[in-house]
Amino acid sequence: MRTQVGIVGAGPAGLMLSHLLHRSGIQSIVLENRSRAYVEQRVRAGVLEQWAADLLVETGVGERLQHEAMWHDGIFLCFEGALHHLDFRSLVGKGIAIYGQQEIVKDLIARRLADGGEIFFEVEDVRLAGFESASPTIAFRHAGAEKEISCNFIAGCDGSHGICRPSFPSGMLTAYERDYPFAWLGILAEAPPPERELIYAFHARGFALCSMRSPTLSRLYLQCAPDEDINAWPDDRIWQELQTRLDGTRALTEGKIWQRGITPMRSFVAEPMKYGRLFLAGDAAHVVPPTGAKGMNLAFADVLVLSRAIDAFYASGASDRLDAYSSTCLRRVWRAQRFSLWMTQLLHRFAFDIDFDYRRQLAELDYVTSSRAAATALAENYVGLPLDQE
Ligand code: FAS
Ligand code: PHB
Repeated sequence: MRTQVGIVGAGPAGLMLSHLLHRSGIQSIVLENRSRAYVEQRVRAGVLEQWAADLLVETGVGERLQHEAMWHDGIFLCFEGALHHLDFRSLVGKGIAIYGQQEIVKDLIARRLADGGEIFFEVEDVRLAGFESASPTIAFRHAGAEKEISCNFIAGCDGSHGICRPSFPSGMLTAYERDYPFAWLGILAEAPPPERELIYAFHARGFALCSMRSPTLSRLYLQCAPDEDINAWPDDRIWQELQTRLDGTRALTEGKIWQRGITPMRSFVAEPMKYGRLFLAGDAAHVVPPTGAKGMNLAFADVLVLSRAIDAFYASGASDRLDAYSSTCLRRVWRAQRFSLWMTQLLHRFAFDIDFDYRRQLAELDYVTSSRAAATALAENYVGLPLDQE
């Protein structure tokens, strides 16, 4: 098979890239090793930066988002028995959209297929070759048959456990990473959220987050040990602990728990994000702790830069944007890494016996919720820093 861009991974990065390229008249084929049903039900991100929500609407895949998303003007910070609202709209003139990642994946898949796009699900044994040259290939097995795509570019959008990043020749990639002494226990529950906007809670027993997917569907997270056994958390223990960490500020309504899981916390950046004609985007190149709600938004930012660079190449043969792809994306990536780490340090207990840190974190929360300058800094990062002007 022949195409212009071979894309590995049908997550937000790969699907959005294929969609943006199509709008520029550029062909692509997407390879995904899970089934369509699996990727469309996988519960992940929930927060869209303003520009990312606008991009989905402007490029014609935002119809359902416009009707079903919840548009928020800010967040609540909860500590020492009180809720503090940060009004992003009045601080920086922007808000966020709450719309499940799997809904975006569903919308993008439906649109790609409606536009005649090619997506191969349940592929196996994907192998890259020739990306040092101008005609790379991707070999894979599908429905038991060996297949091969020849293309001009390969986009590695296969997430943090994919095969594209490890395909870089050894020594050609530097990894920067940081682990955390905790994880998140997350649930999706049929229960009304305790507040109209997200609550980020800092408590002596650890972090908690009350997010949502709709007025009747809550997405709730608890800081837990990195090796926590989910079976040690029966429903009532989860609800009790969430209620405790809300510290009497709001009463939680319990409901049926549809999904639960433990999310490891990691900060990771691979540099460079490009080698020859192989370009990494999204979690394939970088992972942020979800405290800053940046992961999916960074994936969209990467493929916006990549689609424009590939478009410029086909339009004029110029490769300056392709050559600048990695440095352009990494500036935003490292800013998001900084903010995500800062939010994580602000709101989690790294050790339960160092009371100095506990007092310092309370002082920082007090500062953020009483200083317009500090609140504005949080707000402008949370809603999404301006995209680099191309
Ligand atoms: P993805 O991992 O989403 O997609 C990669 C795709 O490649 C997958 O479908 C995978 O099956 C496929 N693949 C892997 N290996 C392959 C192979 N060898 N061949 C073919 N296909 C292959 N981010 C936010 O912005 N906001 C949030 O609120 C937020 N909350 C999160 C909550 C949780 C619990 C988690 C885990 C993450 C959260 N994130 C959040 C981050 C998350 O959304 C990721 O950043 C996002 O999925 C990245 O998208 P992709 O780069 O497309 O990678
Ligand atoms: C979510 O809704 O899943 C969510 C929201 C905010 C975060 C992380 C996850 O920081």
